Amino acid sequence: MSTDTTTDHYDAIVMGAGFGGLRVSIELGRLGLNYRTLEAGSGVGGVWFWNRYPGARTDSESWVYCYQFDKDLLDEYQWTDRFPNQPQVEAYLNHVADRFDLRKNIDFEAEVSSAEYDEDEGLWRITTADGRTYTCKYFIPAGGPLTASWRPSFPGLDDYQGQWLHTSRWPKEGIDVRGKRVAVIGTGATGVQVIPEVARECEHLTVLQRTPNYVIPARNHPLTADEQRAIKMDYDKIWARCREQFFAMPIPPANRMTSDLTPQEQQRILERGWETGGFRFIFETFDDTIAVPEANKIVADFVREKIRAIVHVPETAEKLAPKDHPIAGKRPPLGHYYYEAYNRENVDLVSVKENPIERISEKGIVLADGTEFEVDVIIFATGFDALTGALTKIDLRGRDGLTIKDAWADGAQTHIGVATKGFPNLFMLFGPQTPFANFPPVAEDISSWIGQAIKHLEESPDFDTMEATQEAMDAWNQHVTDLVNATVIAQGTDVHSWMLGANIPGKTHRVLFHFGGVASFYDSCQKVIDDGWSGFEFRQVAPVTAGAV
Ligand code: N01
Repeated sequence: MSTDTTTDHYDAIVMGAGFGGLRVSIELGRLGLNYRTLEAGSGVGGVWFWNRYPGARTDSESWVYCYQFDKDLLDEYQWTDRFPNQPQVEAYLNHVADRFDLRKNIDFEAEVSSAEYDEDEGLWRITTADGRTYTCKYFIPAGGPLTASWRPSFPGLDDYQGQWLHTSRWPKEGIDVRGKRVAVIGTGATGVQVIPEVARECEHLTVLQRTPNYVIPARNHPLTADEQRAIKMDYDKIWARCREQFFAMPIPPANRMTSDLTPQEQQRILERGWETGGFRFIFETFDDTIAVPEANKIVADFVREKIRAIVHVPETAEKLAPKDHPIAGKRPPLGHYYYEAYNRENVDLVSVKENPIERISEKGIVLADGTEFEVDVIIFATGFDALTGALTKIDLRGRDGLTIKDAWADGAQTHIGVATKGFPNLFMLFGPQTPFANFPPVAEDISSWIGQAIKHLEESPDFDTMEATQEAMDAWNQHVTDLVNATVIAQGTDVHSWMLGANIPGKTHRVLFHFGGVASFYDSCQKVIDDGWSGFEFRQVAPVTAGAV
């Protein structure tokens, strides 16, 4: 517990020093604001600090999983892999923190436990878990979309005699699974990455799968010097393409629909896409996969056949082949020899869909029919309380003591994903209903938007707070709902998609992402500014000056 009883006042406080937090901190510095960044970890990185499990790697290509705001940074930084692993991304963010001298404004091991708006003073009062207190005029939670780990509360875990851990809180020193019997619960993007790595090391691995995914081969490879040079020379075009592509990836449209092609042509294109790997398999093949069910089925059938071809035991292949949702109905993971892992002698796949996990025993995992798997280590790859969890896990109170949990009891509502009614001068980076996309480029645009909003407030003598209106939030909610309904993604509701909040029992389902493409999102954000900050209410409260209070 800190013994410091003074409260430091800042113009702005940023919560989180990951991709979003560092970028918005740079924006605040550019505005000349007195700001502080509070980071729960002992280093920068956000999800890339915590998610140290073996196999952790980006699913975006390295050359666009980075910042674009500084040309020199782009020129000097050398990515070595197509898909960088966790240490490489963490190293990049450390490089950024040093290069832009951001550490001087970061308090590490400062986990925000509460944030309360003081309406009389017009400021936010922030407290950390170890008792440090701060006040600020602008509060910018930048916890990221996938920060709050989620684990099903199986009874009996306290009595379990083995070791258990969640992938998103992997110890820095790692764990030794050699000679051990291990169970992995969960086969989302994380499970898919950790399973082949653990399989190689442990004595025996049991994978407990509830919903199989369409896992696309990543085809990671080291970048050659020629590739690195070409990327740097092409950067302007690459970023321009990211602004146009639906998910902020530098992938041009396929310019063809499945319906224009013969089955032979479709298969040839899919084979090529499969060899290219990554999300290019989805976006470089056809333009109708995500929107047209018939097109989706062609691609899904192709993946199911690939699974049957790779996995030697037909019964295992059938368990792995998804049949209850369309491809992209849930976020498809990229695999690094994922299906091949099931050909190992030491790996067993257990379906827990019809026969769910009931409890944890002293020795392992017990299913509803009484089957027990005795294991030495249980790895929970069970995901996150996405988007809202980073905020609802803290005691966040806006005007009139309104808690964020109450405000969002019927589902999270925002205006352009950045602001929510009842919480003045709170700007979320990455809040609910922002685009589902390659994160870093979108974080840059939102940071810039937040910077413009704060500048607007700072320059006005007539008001000093802004707050989203209910009408604007209703309209945005309708907009994001209409967008998702035009895709195959809505069908993911009954398969526990975290993109809809459906992975957490009891969480109100509401569309958590804007699925209209980043270009349309950027246009909406710009329109708010062009229309005189439409959808926001401005007020004047007591003036506040920087310095200790
Ligand atoms: O989490 P998930 P994740 N019994 O929610 C299962 C990003 N990410 O951490 O599908 C049994 O997708 C659950 O089963 P089901 C990426 O955006 C990025 O894997 O709900 N199983 C599912 O299999 C990704 O989409 C990278 O039926 C239970 C798993 O746990 C997002 O993070 C790498 C269960 C959870 O999967 C989340 O991925 C990794 C139960 N009671 C992650 N409860 C990059 O490459 C849950 N499950 C950048």
